[in-house]
Amino acid sequence: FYETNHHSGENVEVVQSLVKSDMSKEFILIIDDDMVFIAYLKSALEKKGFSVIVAHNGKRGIELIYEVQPALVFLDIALPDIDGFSILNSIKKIKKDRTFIAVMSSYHNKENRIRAYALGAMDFVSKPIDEDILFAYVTNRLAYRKELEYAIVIDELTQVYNRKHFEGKLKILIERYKKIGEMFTVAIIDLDFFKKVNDTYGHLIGDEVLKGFAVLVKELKREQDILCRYGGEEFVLLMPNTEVDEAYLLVEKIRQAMEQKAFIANDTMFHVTFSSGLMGVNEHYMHSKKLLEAADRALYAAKTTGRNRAVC
Ligand code: GH3
Ligand code: MG
Ligand code: MG
Ligand code: MG
Repeated sequence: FYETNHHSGENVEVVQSLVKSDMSKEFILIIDDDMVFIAYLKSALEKKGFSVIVAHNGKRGIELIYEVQPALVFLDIALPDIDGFSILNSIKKIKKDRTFIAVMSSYHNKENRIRAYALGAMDFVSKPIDEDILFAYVTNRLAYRKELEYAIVIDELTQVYNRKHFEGKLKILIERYKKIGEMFTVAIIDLDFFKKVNDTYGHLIGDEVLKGFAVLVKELKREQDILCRYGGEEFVLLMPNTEVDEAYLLVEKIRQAMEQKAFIANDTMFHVTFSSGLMGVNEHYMHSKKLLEAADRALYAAKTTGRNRAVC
């Protein structure tokens, strides 16, 4: 576990490396100045295997919300510096994260409850809280958050990552390239004559083809590759740590498998192919837009030179 000290800004790196070392870990942040209550809450949560971090004042609390992006925050109202309501207010203004904030206070009067909810608190928990109720509560909220996180990044039809997730991942990969020179390749994959599939067999069958394509790629791609639905019948495959040549071989393998794959509508068997444009990151192409435009140009070349092919 990690306990913050009172000076803001300190131990930031410790927290960040802690978070990075275990990205799957979900943190619960306690922002409170009551040492006895903190000790109780912290040990109750840690006993159940949750990871807890603590801020003893509001300023540090806000910092940790941004640095650690905790899954759940227990926020006290009466704090030595900024009160809990002001914290809610400032979080609300810059709300881009999906942190669940529960106000936890012994001042559980009607006015405070209304104010907390109005400022975006997810719950108002009155102090003191029973350990078993706390456990049930945290389990419930973390499960709900997981569902939400999933829904936000996954495309419902194909169950691959969506465009929003792709854009975030691409940015991270570009940053890594700039920082440590780690190579990656992006492939835009567009199904060929897909309009015709819909026109011939209907939209539901078209949907089945999209799903079937996603399953096929998931089977053939490597663990680290990230498949996203970019929109419609267009997908992108992000291949971290991969030079263009190697990426090409993988896309080619997928292309051949797709070409072979039989789809069935009523009693008719049919095949669907795709075209792909690949681009590897390099010093002249290290912005999302430029990189995608280059991949798109390669895709266009694949389309105009006969489809069912990959072009670098
Ligand atoms: P090209 O080989 O040049 O890519 O031709 P195309 O027909 O695949 O391309 P076009 O952009 O003309 O048509 C794409 C079609 O994809 C049109 C659209 O109705 C269909 N489409 C987009 N999203 C979905 C979807 O979620 N389900 C189904 N069934 N069809 C979709
Ligand atoms: Mg207090
Ligand atoms: Mg198409
Ligand atoms: Mg298209």
